[in-house]
Amino acid sequence: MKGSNEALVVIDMQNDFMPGGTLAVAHGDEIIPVINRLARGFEHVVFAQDWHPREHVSFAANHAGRKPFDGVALAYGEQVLWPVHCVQGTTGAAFHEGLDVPHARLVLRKGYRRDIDSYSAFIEADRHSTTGLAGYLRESSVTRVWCCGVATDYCVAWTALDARTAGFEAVVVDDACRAIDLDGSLELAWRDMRAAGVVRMLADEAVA
Ligand code: VGL
Ligand code: ZN
Repeated sequence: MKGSNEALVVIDMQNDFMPGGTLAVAHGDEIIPVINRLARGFEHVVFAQDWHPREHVSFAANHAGRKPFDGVALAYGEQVLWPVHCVQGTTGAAFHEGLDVPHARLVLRKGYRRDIDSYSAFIEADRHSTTGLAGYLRESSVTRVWCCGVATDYCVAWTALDARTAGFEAVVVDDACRAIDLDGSLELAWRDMRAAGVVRMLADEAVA
């Protein structure tokens, strides 16, 4: 059992990212049993939840003439435009009903500011606004952050990278993740994560 210095962060396991959802990650539902089993090996589990207002800046529908997966330059930098997803209070934003992690301690919402996206569960896309997660984990004596969920190349990668920047050890449990993989984004994400000292592990290695 992973004790008080370890936290498992389960990222964005919400209906809109699952098959049939508006921003479906291929095979995203296959990792549900893997995550359920993994989470039983952790005393401390946190859920991240993508949680956007309907007018959110990351939605292509809110930019005249733009389509989903186009890039656009925003005040804080380049932003991929997404289909409308994870709108606050909708069924699409709810966690998949197959998740079975009753002992999870915190649900950390992100992406709720209209003008800023947030892939990372630590710091939003302006690279400035924080969610409070680093402080919460430090106060909880956590030193190592284990990441799983979707999407490997966006929210999981940014969360793992920011965990390293905030001074935590970081592990990505790769078979408990699925990727969007847009224009080589998965390979790029792993290059960045390796360079930052993020460890790649499989669920069987993580919890025996
Ligand atoms: C995500 C794109 C937009 C993710 C969230 O969970 O990886 N990707 N919002
Ligand atoms: Zn989002």
